[in-house]
Amino acid sequence: MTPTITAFETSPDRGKGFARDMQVRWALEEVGQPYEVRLVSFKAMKEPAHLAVHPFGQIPTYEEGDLALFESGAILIHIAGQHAGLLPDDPDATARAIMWMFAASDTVKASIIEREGALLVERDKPWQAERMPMLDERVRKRLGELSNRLGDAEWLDGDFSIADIMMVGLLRRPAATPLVAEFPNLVAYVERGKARPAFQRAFDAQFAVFANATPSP
Ligand code: GTB
Repeated sequence: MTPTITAFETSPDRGKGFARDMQVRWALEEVGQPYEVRLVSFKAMKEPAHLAVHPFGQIPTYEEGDLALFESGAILIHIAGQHAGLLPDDPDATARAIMWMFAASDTVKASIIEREGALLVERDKPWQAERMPMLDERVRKRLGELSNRLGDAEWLDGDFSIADIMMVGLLRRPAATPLVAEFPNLVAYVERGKARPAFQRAFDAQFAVFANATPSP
């Protein structure tokens, strides 16, 4: 059955692939699973039809027959369970890949989201300039720890997995990139992810939404 995912009808990033449908598209492209996309406006996201699938009124969602999922990480785990190539066969290695998914969506992400919030929401506040060095340092600390662990490895833990989809997606965020740039192995890691043909296909598909957009009134 062809799954249907949701994505922004008009993404604020103008097609740069920072919204989370990008991770879902990337995973589906990795395994060659065709999918349909239902585009939702910011208004429609908060209406009952979408809230029935996503209680927090966000994208992405994933629907396949009677199954309706939200949370990009959970969607990736579901896709990996259906197709070979996104999680290792060995149960211990799978547990480690899922551990890295939590690292990407929790431990590493927290400081990046805080920096992002300060950049976007506190732009006009008098305290922003004073706060930024502290927030930069928190991100730098986490990225330094990640960089130390990654070392010269190609991927986070053995073969490429959905953990890398989550981590590369996080490190691509504009609030992370100036600090990621301080760690050459993290820069190379992100570039390796972006060089995968499946990433390119996913990127092109979401960019086409922006390029062809005719927003709802
Ligand atoms: N934990 C959830 C997941 O992983 O699925 C997070 C989902 C989420 O944050 N969804 C965002 C959303 O729907 C889009 S991805 N926001 C609308 C709302 O809450 O009303 C976050 C995002 C949005 C936009 C950009 N951008 O334009 O640069 C980047 C990232």
